[in-house]
Amino acid sequence: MLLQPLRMSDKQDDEGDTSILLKTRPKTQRPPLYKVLLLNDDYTPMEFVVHVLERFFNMTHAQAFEVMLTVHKKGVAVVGVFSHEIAETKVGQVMDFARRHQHPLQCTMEKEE
Ligand code: TYC
Repeated sequence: MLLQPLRMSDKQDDEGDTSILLKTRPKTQRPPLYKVLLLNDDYTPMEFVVHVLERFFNMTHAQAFEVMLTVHKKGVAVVGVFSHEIAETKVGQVMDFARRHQHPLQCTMEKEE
């Protein structure tokens, strides 16, 4: 098991804190996070992209419009950061919704470093 140092400064009573390592405790490993990316294309209507961002990424209309314009101008934007499972679900929802409406909109995920 990975151990991480417990410093005096982590304790409530830091009287006489010299920040010398005194004890160990199990290291808390954070799960990796994944960026969900939306890609630009020449055919998906702007209003459709705005709707996707409102519907699946809980953005306000104003936020969604701004992010859509960023993708339109720059080619790609991060639209959210999630656990692996949630990111995969979001990508699936967007890809499925786009396919059902016959738009070529692409959504992908990548590990956040
Ligand atoms: N470029 C598209 C158009 O001009 C709009 C668009 C924006 C498409 C963002 C995809 O992820 C996208 N209709």
